[in-house]
Amino acid sequence: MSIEIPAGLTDLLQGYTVEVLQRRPPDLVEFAIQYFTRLQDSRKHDRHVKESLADSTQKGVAFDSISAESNEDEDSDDAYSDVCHSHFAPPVCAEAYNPDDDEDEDFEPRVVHSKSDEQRRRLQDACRDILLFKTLDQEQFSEVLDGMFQVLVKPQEHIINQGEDGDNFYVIERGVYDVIVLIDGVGKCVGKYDNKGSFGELALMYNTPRSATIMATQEGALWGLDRVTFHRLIVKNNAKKRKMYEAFIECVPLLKALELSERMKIVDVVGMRAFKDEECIITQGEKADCFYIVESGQVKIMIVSKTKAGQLDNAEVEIARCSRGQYFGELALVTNKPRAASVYAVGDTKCLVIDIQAFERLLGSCKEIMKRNISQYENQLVALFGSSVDLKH
Ligand code: 1OR
Ligand code: 1OR
Repeated sequence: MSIEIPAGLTDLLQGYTVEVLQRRPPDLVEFAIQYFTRLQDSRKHDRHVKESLADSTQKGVAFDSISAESNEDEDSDDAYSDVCHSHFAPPVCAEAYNPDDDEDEDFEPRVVHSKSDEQRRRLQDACRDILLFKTLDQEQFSEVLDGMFQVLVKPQEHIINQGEDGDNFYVIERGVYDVIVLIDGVGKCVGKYDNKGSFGELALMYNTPRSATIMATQEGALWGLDRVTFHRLIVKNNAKKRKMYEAFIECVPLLKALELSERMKIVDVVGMRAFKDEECIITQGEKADCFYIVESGQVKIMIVSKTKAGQLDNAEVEIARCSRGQYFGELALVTNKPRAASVYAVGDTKCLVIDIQAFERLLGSCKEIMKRNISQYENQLVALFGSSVDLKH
């Protein structure tokens, strides 16, 4: 006798099982009722959104906030209970991504979450250094800002749970967030976001389950961007970015150790920053949060030496230059120490920038090469300054 399994049953039960394993609720039946009720609500909500979208397209109006979000009460408790932006919504369905199939997205109405001037200013500040936004043009960037909505979080709140499907991408306005990854079944904190940065892009870019849990360690504020808008503006732009940077990335000696697919993942998350002649890119002694590869122009590395007595000799000495294809800013990330030198642009210069989390995630296999080069720095140091100079912190 053959038993036919109804379509959708496996996914349904799998979704529930994953939730149970992650949350370990004391009462499975009670949890099941809550889980499936939320699933049903979410379906109703999706239908409602589709109808609203169809409606607004017909009327030709901008689609304003799926939820009943308001500007005035941004700091009130209501923001916590905004069901549309709940982090615990049941999994959304994961469709495979092919940018060429996406023409329909271009015709979807823009999602606009209205904001007060003050909110918009804070949002712009938070987004200024977000690498994923660096290659957007002005209009795309302003669409991203329009599409973002405020999410307030409490201490210990999980914004993202490892293993779940992705709903939103988040930019940090304030707060400290732990990155927790399950290693041999035990959650380990492998990184931290400290009042800046962004997270939640991977599940949306690659249609994969969330690769880590993100937990707020204190009260904080985030800006969310829903999956559809993220796709339309960021993922589509990645296809363009790949075309632009593929050839360059292929000729960076450091990255030769990586597989092609790994190099493409770097392209997806890099940002491009332009610097004017003499502009300071890195300041010696500061905390490090990113890594650079020169795309055009040149940079000079300058160091303020420290004598054995620990006194600073304030004059900066040029110790090296990097040009196209060469990297800098790895030392502090590898050693977990402040920046060992300052770096300035020589003429107009463009650099690819990779943030510390992506560096850890994607450049693991290049670290050995970097470490080998770092030991060469020490030899050069002795040759340059003599053995009586200690430049290590
Ligand atoms: P996501 O959509 O997968 C979790 O949801 C997010 O955590 C992820 O996107 C990244 O934005 C962020 N490995 C994987 N994801 C990370 C990591 C990370 N760090 C931040 N995220 N690693 C930590 C590197 C410091 C590597 C762990 C082995
Ligand atoms: P960072 O993260 O410390 C400054 O930020 C960057 O300058 C550093 O990473 C390196 O990429 C680079 N020789 C060549 N490059 C150096 C050196 C160096 N120090 C820092 N950078 N040194 C040898 C001098 C002859 C000094 C070693 C401490």
